[in-house]
Amino acid sequence: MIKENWLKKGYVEETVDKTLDLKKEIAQLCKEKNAIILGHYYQSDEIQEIAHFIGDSLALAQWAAKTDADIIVMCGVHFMGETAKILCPKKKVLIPDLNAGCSLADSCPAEEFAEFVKAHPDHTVISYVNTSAAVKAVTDVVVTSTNAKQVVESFPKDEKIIFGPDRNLGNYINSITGRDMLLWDGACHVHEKFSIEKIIEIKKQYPNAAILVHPECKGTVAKLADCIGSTAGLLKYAIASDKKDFIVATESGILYEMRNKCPEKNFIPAPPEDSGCACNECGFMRLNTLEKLYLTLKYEWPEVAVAPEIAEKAIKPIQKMLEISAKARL
Ligand code: CIZ
Ligand code: SF4
Repeated sequence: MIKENWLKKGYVEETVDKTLDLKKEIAQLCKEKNAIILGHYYQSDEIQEIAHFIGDSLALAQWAAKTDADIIVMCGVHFMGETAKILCPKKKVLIPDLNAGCSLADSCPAEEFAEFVKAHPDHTVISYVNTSAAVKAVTDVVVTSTNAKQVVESFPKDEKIIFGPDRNLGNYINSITGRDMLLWDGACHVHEKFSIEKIIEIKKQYPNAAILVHPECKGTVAKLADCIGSTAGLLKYAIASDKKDFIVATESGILYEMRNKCPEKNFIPAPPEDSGCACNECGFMRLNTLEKLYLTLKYEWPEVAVAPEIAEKAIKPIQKMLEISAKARL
């Protein structure tokens, strides 16, 4: 009964017994089942609070590759669950909401990308981790925003490269490496929405603020940045900086860890265009809730599955990324 309705909006939250101390129940279930919760920086504060490990997708993949837990609960989006499953085919990989997709991954349908790759047989294929397992299966090396520069630079200067699916990240990497990679025309609906005008307005209120921008944002927003980087990179910059105020142009979930690590500093979420809200949240990431996480652990469902013939191909570019990152100590 619960499983049939699980993915219906609000059902689980209304069904779970309100008198339960969910955080305690979740911790107990993890202990009983030898389960680990991996949480992405874009999850809600309450999920980040109880996850055993929080990080960006590179760190989550590195963690999944080395854990001895029997069950991995991926509190993130579907491609992150797939990456964990590909790295740990014998483990049970669960995700609290199977509908937690990604508009960037969706902007790169596997069949179309395979055609694009086929049309450029002399090119090496580098894909951002925000892709389906089927796209990774036709990829030579996977990257995240933390290691994209290092991975691209691990190839000779004259290497012909296809980079997909994020055009903004691709343009940014081209600009800092002097490459001319052929780009897939994809984007993330959250990161493309930040408003230059509103960031400039906030900067007037906080003239000494540093502007932190994720490379999935448009180049026009990136031009305003004091630091362009992945969530892990922006966090590192904020910790090391002697500034007090930071305007943050990425999914606002990262503010949880920024405030945790730097309680004395002031983090302001950059607002999106045409919206009354003061922050920018990824609706897919936020589909995971404490209630769903509790039931996921209880029923060991929904499970992430990757077809073995896809996983067999997709593991190679993921492992290559992990090897290059280990050498660069990322
Ligand atoms: O790689 C990730 O985890 C994402 C989606 C963003 C970032 O820059 O960390
Ligand atoms: Fe995908 Fe954008 Fe959400 Fe990240 S913020 S998971 S790139 S839709």
